[in-house]
Amino acid sequence: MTNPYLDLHPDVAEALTLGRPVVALESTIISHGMPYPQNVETALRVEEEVRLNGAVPATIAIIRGRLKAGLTRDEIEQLGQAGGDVVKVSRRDIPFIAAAGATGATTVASTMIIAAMAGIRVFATGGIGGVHRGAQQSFDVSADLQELAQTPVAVVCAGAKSILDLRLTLEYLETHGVPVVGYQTPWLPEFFTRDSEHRVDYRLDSAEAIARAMHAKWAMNLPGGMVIANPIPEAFAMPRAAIDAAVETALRDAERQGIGGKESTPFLLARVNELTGGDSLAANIQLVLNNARLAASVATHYQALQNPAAH
Ligand code: PSU
Ligand code: MN
Repeated sequence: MTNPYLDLHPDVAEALTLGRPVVALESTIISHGMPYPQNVETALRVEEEVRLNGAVPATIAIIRGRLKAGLTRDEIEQLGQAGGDVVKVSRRDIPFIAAAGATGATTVASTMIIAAMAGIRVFATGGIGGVHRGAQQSFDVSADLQELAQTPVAVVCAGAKSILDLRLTLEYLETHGVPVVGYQTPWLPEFFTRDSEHRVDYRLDSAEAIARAMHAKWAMNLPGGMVIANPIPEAFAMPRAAIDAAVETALRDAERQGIGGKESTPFLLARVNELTGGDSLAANIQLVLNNARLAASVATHYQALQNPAAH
């Protein structure tokens, strides 16, 4: 693999060479998804959780023009401290940030792109972007969904926040051939809650079954990734009414302030965090750790299928 813009962390490079499991992690969740210093603490804990579950973490970002798969502690600290001042990088932004030698935090879409460049097939995060409520008027559809349609990475998440229209998000994914798997559930989790009124396409009950489906898809060269929806652990799930009220208020505030484009999601995330206070942040942290565990296990099983002789 020769990509003049890509730098692999030595641990990531070694794991990939040896055929060991690697889990990609995004950085917009650090800069724009959580407040400092919890964002940095969480990013480091999530990396540790991946290691404890037998895989190597590769947190992805663009640092001074270099596409990085695997960050140092200092780089994570910098992104966390800079917060909203760091550029949020999605697919369209990558070449410009690289060409300018600038630093940017990667969304689900751009993390998938850089993971795929590095040869990483599994990625853990909190929530994916999707079709926003009111998209019939605003046309606000996250580039994450198009990325899932074309880039071969499985994204383990806790579903999507209700700042989005979940029904339209599922319709969009169906149209673009992106499967949505529920881990041990027939329901699409709604981030802070374990279920929603929407069904997933496939319920699979083990990391091994998920890895087999990934292997089948890519061994037959079907393009694109998949969504692995992993419900928040019961003990950390939140009352739906509190979340719904906060989301409604956040959406109204965004409309009143004329927030749009790439600012929309970070604004809504920050507003929901503010309105629900420490409880939602604690839940958010726990669901990301839970996704890191499942992703490490999926990556381990997927790796075993790539190289059956070694197992
Ligand atoms: N949803 C969350 N937390 C997040 C994001 C979404 O619950 O941190 C971030 C992810 O990085 C995701 C991005 O890829 O927001 C989507 O932004 P947009 O809607 O502008 O595509
Ligand atoms: Mn958008």
